[in-house]
Amino acid sequence: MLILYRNKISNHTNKVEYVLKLLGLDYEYKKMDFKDLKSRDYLKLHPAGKIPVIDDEGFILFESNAISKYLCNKVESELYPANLQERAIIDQWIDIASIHLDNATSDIAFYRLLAKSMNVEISENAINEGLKALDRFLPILNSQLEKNRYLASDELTLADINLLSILEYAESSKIDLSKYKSLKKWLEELQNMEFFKQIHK
Ligand SMILES: N[C@@H](CCC(=O)N[C@@H](CS)C(=O)NCC(=O)O)C(=O)O
Repeated sequence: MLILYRNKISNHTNKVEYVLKLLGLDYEYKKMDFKDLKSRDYLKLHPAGKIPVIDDEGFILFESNAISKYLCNKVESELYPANLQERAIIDQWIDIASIHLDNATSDIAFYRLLAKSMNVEISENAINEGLKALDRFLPILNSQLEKNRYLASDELTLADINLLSILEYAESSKIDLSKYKSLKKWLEELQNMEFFKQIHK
């Protein structure tokens, strides 16, 4: 049985769980406390001591996008189709969001929601840099969603699941999405889907 190393507050772990649910794959999970991520045993699974990791019958894999693609390829899912150009477009939207937005939303969520309780000094600079990245890249995603129902095409793909997880803490960390009307509509649609509700019940 596939094992997912996870913690429910991790949006990157949730991304993998969304994919597992959408694919209908069975899995078990091991709950990881953040303090245990740097233990000698866990570092053998993930050299940087992060979640998620999967153990698929002895095949160990980390990085949520690599895991998501592996799972889709394993069952030949249309969430990540084999067609060269369709796949390239999905990768394009995964990369722009993961490279330019993931750290931004993670930093804003960390400093606005968690840092205080962890006695970490709040970095207004990191928050402002994050907000600047959002101002630059969210309009691009919003205008793509004005044209298409979903990010890469008119079908739901891994590009959508990736962005959904990147925006997971947007509302609670007071990121204002109100000016991105198409993005907000798309977000609400995904949050109403069964796979999302199953993970957040
Ligand atoms: N790029 C990685 C990010 C993973 C990540 O940063 N996970 C966070 C939880 S959401 C974590 O493990 N943080 C603990 C740490 O960095 O020490 C992925 O997509 O899997």
